[in-house]
Amino acid sequence: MSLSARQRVLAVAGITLAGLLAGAVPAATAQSVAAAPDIPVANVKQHLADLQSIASANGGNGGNRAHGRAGYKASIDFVKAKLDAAGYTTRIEQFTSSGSTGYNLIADWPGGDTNQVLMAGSHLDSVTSGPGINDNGSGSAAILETALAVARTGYQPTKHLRFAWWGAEELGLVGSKYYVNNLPSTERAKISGYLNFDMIGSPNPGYFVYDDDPTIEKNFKDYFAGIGVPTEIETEGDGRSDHASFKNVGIPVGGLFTGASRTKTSAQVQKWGGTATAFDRCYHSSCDTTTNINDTALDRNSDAIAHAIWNLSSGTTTPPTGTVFENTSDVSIPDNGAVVTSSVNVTGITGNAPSDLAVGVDIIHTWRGDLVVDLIAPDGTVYNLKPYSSSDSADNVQTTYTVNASAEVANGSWSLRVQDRATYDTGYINSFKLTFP
Ligand code: DTR
Ligand code: CA
Ligand code: ZN
Ligand code: ZN
Repeated sequence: MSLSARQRVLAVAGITLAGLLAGAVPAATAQSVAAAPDIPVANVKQHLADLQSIASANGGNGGNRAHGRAGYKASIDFVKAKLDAAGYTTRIEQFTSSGSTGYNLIADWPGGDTNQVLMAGSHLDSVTSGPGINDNGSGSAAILETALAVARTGYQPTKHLRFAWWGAEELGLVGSKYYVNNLPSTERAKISGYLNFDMIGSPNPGYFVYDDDPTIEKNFKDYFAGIGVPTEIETEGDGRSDHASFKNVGIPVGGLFTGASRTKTSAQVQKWGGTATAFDRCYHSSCDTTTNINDTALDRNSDAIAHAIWNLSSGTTTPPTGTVFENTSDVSIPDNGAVVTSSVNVTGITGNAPSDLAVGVDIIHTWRGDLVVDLIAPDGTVYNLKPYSSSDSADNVQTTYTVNASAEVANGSWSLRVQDRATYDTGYINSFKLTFP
């Protein structure tokens, strides 16, 4: 605890006063060192559902999103539209492969030092035999949601951020090779690192980290260590995905992988759970649909991507503009006990809350897996922000959640509700903040 017992008593006593008085304050303008936001896995899964719909509408037999087919171009257009709406500078590169036109989508986040470019990429094409939701809708959707989180949080990194969705990877890394080969050497020299994400939601997942650039590798391994998930070095990855195009010209690379058709060993089952069968039994098959995803793996890898991008771009955060309602009174959380709340009284906001309500949570608590954290709307509607987890041994919940609260009237008393559901580890609510655009 950061407060003396006496101070805490006063602070707790003050919560009613502070909670009632917590009103609008001008959006903070101070720069603060960035901490990666939680990437809502529900949002990533929505992108996968949209890619599934695109495949189902193109190509018959469950459809596909393969190079040269309508489903691929529709996938590119889908991703581009979301990035354009979020304020990215996007461009589409065309190339020809096997007699068909291919497309790369490049999206630059305005700002940052353009002499230091951090890139993250995923191939967006599937094989012709299926919709390619794990291979590689998973990587594509995760970096899309991360890019949208950059925009949502007003992240202003020191380095320049560039995201890419590659065409024709399944034909031999064609799109990423085209990009690198057509990039002037002066531009290549500006790329400080390329992060690759190809199959990160396998249904029987392993947690593999590319063993290429040591700094990038360490970022990923530290993240997984922080959430208590063991990792292994990706051994079969060399040459097997788009990072090879960058590695071949000397650009530092890294990435994550949850496994393809190889079989999980019994030792890996001990480590990660699952079964001693293929990591992804639907690899390159028609059953690579939205049912072919492990949500936990997708969530963990999406958050690991954000962690690495924020850390490797070493930026600052400009808090979102808008009206902020904050309660900074400490609220002690009883060990394995009753729920506690911290509230803010929202006034002066017209109409309903937004579909991307920023909910800032700062809870100091060892073994955060003990905690269930909910947002309670003025009418009592409960929005779960964080479920109980017996395995999340990391400390503290310090992140900004994005909640679709558009069904709620904005004005009224909103509460952050927290309950510690396991004995021993303890902590307190440090602050609770709502930001309305
Ligand atoms: N070649 C990728 C899948 C793949 C197989 N092994 C690895 C290792 C690392 C990254 C990706 C892969 C594909 O089929 O798209
Ligand atoms: Ca997450
Ligand atoms: Zn593939
Ligand atoms: Zn792939």
